Amino acid sequence: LASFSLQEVLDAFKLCLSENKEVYLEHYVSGWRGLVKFLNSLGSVFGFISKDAVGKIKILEGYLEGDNSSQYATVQLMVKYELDNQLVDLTKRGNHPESGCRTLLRLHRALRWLELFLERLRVSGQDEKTSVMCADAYDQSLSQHHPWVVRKAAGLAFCVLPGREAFFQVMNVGSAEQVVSVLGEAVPLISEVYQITETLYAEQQLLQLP
Ligand code: 1PW
Repeated sequence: LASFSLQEVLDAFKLCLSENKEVYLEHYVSGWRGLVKFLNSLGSVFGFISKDAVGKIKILEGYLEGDNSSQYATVQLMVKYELDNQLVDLTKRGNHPESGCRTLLRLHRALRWLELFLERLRVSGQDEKTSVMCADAYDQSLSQHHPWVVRKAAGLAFCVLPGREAFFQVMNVGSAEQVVSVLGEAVPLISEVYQITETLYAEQQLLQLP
């Protein structure tokens, strides 16, 4: 099993934004690959969570390696290309169930969860429970896009999250102080990438893609 370091995720999200604040798909996907490593190192119960993310990462990797890869260099280009060429199911599922736009939207919603969770972790006290922080972050974000059965399964998975100290160790960046410091760098980066994508999707009315 590949080992994880939070630093790797941070580095990928650092590379995500171009000078004029476009989001490079390659680095976005590589940030997600790092997060999946992290989920897998938390134990097998997170398999069901990471499995869906892995599937979506694979779809996007397919576009990055495909014939039209230059159209997928950034999220902005991808959105324009897929919309201009009617490659997105806009109101109901149809011929394009795996469009880049709808696939990225799922990861984008999950990224908000991650942002909220990491921020909670960053400011948490020693005795706070990761399961509660994770569930709160989920309830405030991703859960509203999930059916009951997924919410239930996610809730069960959170219960077996390692405690704060063990969790910090899994992040593999050093002492608790170092974790907090890396989180202090990572959260604003993730937040900016999230906000730019959110604004773009809102402008194009893509936030409810089926
Ligand atoms: C401990 C920190 C965790 C942060 C990583 C978050 C990973 C998020 C994956 C949640 C997946 C739950 C199960 C899958 C549900 C899918 O139905 C759903 N996918 C997502 C990513 O929300 C919607 O995708 P779909 O069914 O419309 O293709």
